[in-house]
Amino acid sequence: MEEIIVEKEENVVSAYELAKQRYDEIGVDTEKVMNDLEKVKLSIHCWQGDDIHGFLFPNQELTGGIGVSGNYPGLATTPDELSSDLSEALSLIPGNHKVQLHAIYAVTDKKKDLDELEPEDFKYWVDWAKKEGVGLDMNGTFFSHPMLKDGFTLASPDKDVRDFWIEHGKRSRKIAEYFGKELGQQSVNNFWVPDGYKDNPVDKLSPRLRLIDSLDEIIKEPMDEKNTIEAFEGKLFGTGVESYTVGSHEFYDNYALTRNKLWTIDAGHFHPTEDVSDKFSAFTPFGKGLMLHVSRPVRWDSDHVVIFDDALVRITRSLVRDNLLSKTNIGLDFFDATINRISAWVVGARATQKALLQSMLAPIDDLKKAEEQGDYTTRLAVTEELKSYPFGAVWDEFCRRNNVPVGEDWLDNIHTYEKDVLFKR
Ligand code: RNT
Ligand code: ZN
Repeated sequence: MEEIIVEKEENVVSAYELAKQRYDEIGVDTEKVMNDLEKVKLSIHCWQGDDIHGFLFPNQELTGGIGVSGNYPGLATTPDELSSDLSEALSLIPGNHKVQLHAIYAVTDKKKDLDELEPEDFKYWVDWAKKEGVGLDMNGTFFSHPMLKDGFTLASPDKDVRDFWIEHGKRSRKIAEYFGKELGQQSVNNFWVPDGYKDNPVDKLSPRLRLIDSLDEIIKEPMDEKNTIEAFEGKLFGTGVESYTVGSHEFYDNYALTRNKLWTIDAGHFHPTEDVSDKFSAFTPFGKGLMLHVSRPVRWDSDHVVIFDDALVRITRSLVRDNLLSKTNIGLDFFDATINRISAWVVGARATQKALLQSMLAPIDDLKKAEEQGDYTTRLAVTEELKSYPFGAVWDEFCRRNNVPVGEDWLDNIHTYEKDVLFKR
């Protein structure tokens, strides 16, 4: 057994040496690329681990137009289970990352509603994050709650409803600020509200004006961006709100721009023929930056596990080629309960890193030059050839150097963890 492992490691190293030479021939420095990749943090969403139940109201039905299907065994139902599953996933993903929480993941003995949460209700997660060496991002939870009335929260015509959610939004900011202070890195606080109408509205303006007022109230108190910044996530439609979404893309694009905040682009929230990667360079010359929810829509906003597909590579290529990594927070957002939930995290995160790596392994300046000179033949020919360059060998070496399993070896860890932990729950 030991011999096989040593031989495999030698194979990984020698395949890498050959790949390094191939890339060197076209002026691509694989060592530099691996260094660059190591610096890219993903923001891994905690809710893949428990099908978005959370700990505050675990028996509450999931509302707001999102849904999880499947009932694979081993669901995490306690903070210790979820954090241990996350730690297991992180041990199989190369590099150092962040984790996105939602307000419903507060850990408190007291009965607390969403408008009563305080930073100390997240101390559990801060302690865990310190131990794990990860950052924390935040999301207020504007769904799965009885105060989501007739499909509305912050844009509700009912002032009591709006006030409840405004208070929740303010509290989510305090929590994100606490994450930033405690962990010494900015915590992105993402806002997504499901507000909208199933059928054609008469008045499309008033709900949007109410949403602006509510959001302005939430962000009124200045906070140091070193600790936290807000991001706003729009959507084309949701189940139950097919005709009209208050927080549409144009709405949040303009809101983020005028308030100097981040705009969140979820890959599943657009018309299927739209290419989200086209939007990054249209926003960033004006706006502060982006948050992404990398997801895989299958025919609709289905939130399938992210895989290494064309849509993902188009996203990472745009970020890399247009030099947008420093302005972009790459979050994941998918939920699948038909497979091992930890493996879902690992597959999605590793696919995103692989796509980043393949995008980085390219003679980008030369290609830009060819394009500028009108040499579209070279552009097409080289970008096509690049697709079969040995980036997989560089990926394996990247994993080896980061002390995570190479190739599908990580599945062994998952199977052991299933046997020892998940299937005993
Ligand atoms: C819903 C949004 C939102 C949620 C999470 C759970 O369509 O994508 O980001 O998926 O907040
Ligand atoms: Zn999302």
